[in-house]
Amino acid sequence: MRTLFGYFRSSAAYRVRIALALKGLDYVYEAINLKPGVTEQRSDAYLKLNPQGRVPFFVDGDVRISQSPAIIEYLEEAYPDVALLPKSVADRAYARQLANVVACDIHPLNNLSVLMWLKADLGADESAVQKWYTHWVLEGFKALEKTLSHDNRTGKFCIGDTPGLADVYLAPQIWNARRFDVPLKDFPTLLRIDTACNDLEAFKAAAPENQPDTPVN
Ligand SMILES: N[C@@H](CCC(=O)N[C@@H](CS)C(=O)NCC(=O)O)C(=O)O
Repeated sequence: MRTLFGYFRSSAAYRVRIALALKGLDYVYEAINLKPGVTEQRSDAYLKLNPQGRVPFFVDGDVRISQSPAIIEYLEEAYPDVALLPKSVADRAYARQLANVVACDIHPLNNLSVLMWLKADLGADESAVQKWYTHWVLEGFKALEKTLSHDNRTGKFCIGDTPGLADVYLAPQIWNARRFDVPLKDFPTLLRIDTACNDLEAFKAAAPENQPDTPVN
């Protein structure tokens, strides 16, 4: 049995939901409420499972994994029938390069605990936090836009006409950027790819607005 511990608007959990959906793998969804004031990620029961106190966390039989990139690479190796990575070694590296702009350079600076720490420990106000968030998204998106708009591997999706690893990372980051009102007009290639992704059932099923823990209003 497969279980994904996630939160509807965690973009790291969103990535894993997309990967699972693209591969057609079913799973039980266990919601961990990250909302400030609730913070189920810090409950004893959850910390026993994942000492880092973050989502996503994935269970597949005896296999237990945290960190969305590790989970997604596991899925790719354990369930290769629908591949997220391209065939050639060079293209696989390129897919990871695109994904890591989000996974390593945008998301770690902008996740919930970083934003909370800026406020609570460094005394940043809402507008400073907004400025911080926007800055790091724009930096990463500028690089992705430049790369994708010039690379001849770019197709309907980040690489060719089949959704893959880079799209799994890009679409949740765009969703998150919209949530924080980051201006996206300078990223036409990213927006075009995002639209193509969101037309697919797998991306729709994984979207934050369609999860069991999505608030009703
Ligand atoms: N690098 C980790 C990041 C996971 C992460 O930061 N998750 C956030 C939600 S997107 C979280 O659980 N935050 C809870 C907290 O910081 O207390 C991954 O990709 O899985």
